[in-house]
Amino acid sequence: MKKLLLTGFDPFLEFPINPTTDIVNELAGTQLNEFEIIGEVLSVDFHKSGQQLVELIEKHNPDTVISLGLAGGRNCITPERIAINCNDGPVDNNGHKPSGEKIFDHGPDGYLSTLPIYEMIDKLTELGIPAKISNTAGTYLCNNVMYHGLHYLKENRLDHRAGFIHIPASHALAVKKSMPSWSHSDLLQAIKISIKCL
Ligand code: PCA
Repeated sequence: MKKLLLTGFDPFLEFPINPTTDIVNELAGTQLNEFEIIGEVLSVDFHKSGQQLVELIEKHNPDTVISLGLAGGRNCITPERIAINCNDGPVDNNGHKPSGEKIFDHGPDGYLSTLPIYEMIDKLTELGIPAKISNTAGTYLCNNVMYHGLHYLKENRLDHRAGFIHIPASHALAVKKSMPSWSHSDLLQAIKISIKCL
């Protein structure tokens, strides 16, 4: 059976709940299509999160890596197209606030997702689930983790597919902090459908 490493993140900044945590915990240990799902939740820390992802890839040797992050304020599922070589604020969960530094001094400016992002959008929208490709994962931890994963795979000449999907807030989060939101079951369904496109 193939392995899928699925990661989420801890809560951060003004978001007391991160809906990616529940999705990852619910899917961890389950099987979907030909994939056994390994679920892990990453810190929101510029000094740690990227290395956590790399260590998980080394430990599990997954065929595919999908990282999930909350994009508070977005109203649909957004597979990311590209990660850029830049760390910028706001402050992380350990008080660190970068100002435009490179993630890797000699790394390329960007890495494109190797997930089937067009197939994901087509399938999700065909099933009536709002989704579109995002052309920016920002410069915070989601971008950082996506860049770390793709950089590691490239440097080690590994052809595993990897990339990132940002999701909107859950209702549980939106009742604490008003913003566009989806039910947990719709978010979960969207991620299962995205995985089925692999
Ligand atoms: N979203 C943040 C980091 C953690 C998360 O879930 C981001 O978009 O960078």
